[in-house]
Amino acid sequence: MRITRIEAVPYSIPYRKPLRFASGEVHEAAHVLVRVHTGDGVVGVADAPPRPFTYGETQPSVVAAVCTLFEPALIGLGLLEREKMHARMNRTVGNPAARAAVDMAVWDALGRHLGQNVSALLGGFADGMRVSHMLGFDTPERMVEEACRVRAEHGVTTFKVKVGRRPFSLDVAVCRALREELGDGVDLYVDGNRGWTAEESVRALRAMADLDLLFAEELNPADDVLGRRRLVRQSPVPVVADESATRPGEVTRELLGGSADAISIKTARTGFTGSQRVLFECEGLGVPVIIGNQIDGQLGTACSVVFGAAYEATTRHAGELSNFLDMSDDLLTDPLVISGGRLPVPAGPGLGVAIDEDKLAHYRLDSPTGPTPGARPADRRPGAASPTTA
Ligand code: MUC
Ligand code: MG
Repeated sequence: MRITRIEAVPYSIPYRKPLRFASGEVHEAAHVLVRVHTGDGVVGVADAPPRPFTYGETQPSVVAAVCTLFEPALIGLGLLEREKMHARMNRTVGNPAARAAVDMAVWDALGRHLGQNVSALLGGFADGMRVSHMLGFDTPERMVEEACRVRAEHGVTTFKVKVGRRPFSLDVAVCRALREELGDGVDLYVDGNRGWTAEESVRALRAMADLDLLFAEELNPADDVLGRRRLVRQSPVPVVADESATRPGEVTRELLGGSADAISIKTARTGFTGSQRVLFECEGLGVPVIIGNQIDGQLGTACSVVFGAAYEATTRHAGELSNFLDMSDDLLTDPLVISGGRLPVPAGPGLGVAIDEDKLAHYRLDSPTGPTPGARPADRRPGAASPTTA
């Protein structure tokens, strides 16, 4: 049960359709697969999706953090020594996706070693979650068409609408069109990725007051300290902190400072161990949580549902678990299936998923014949999509 090696494999899979939002756009899943090897041959996996414009991490920086900082610090530790692992990893500031992937790969290895599903080890509350689908920027017609298609094909009835464009009437028109077309049988909430000022946010929420929104996420920058508090006071719906509350300390600051009413938990940035801390803090304070999506592929989504299904508080709202639907391919041997608006926890030990090694060989960027980490698939596959900018 001791860690002998930690691998970081950069890979890239193009999107069929890019996801666009106020802080960037994603054309390819340029992620890093992290594998934790143990002395008895058990291997745990997890995914690290770098988001340069949100957290500063890039594909090469994730590979470097895993291989030069975390691997040497963790070699020799047993899988149950997770507090020691975190004490050592916490010496390094930042690098949330790299750190989270190491943590989740350790949990996967532990579950495999024990022959238990990680969702059961974490809490075992439910066997799956309701799914919320994220709608990226487009025209009202196309966003309505996508929502109708995802509802018809997968039974999804909760939609997170990306907002934060100028003028804000663009996004108000989208939300109004969605409500008119989809009726009262769906839940809608909005996410601005810090695109508006506090004043624009207040005006936009007023213009949407009749649309029965569930939440408003990260409409303006966290550094607008007093503006955020004004927004929370004036918002008719709970204000969710996402990229402004990425670790327990920031969650405390946002909540106690009156700058947020609810918290987005993303396993891609706080892993399972850090997500537990955020969740228990929110539970203790009576604050709602949403399982968010860091534009995850299927492996990352498996981690989200493994964690989200494990607790009562995380299953109260639909989790953002459908982003992988827009990818052209993925890495799992058994693809995740959203049906009837739900995603089940993959069954089996660990995360309950396995990597298709042929697909990984095809999409990895560090093969002897391929480009160096951080190179883009467009560099080696003519016609592939353009680079990630989120
Ligand atoms: C979200 O909830 O903001 C967009 C950027 C990112 O890091 O996550 C996504 C979704
Ligand atoms: Mg968000």
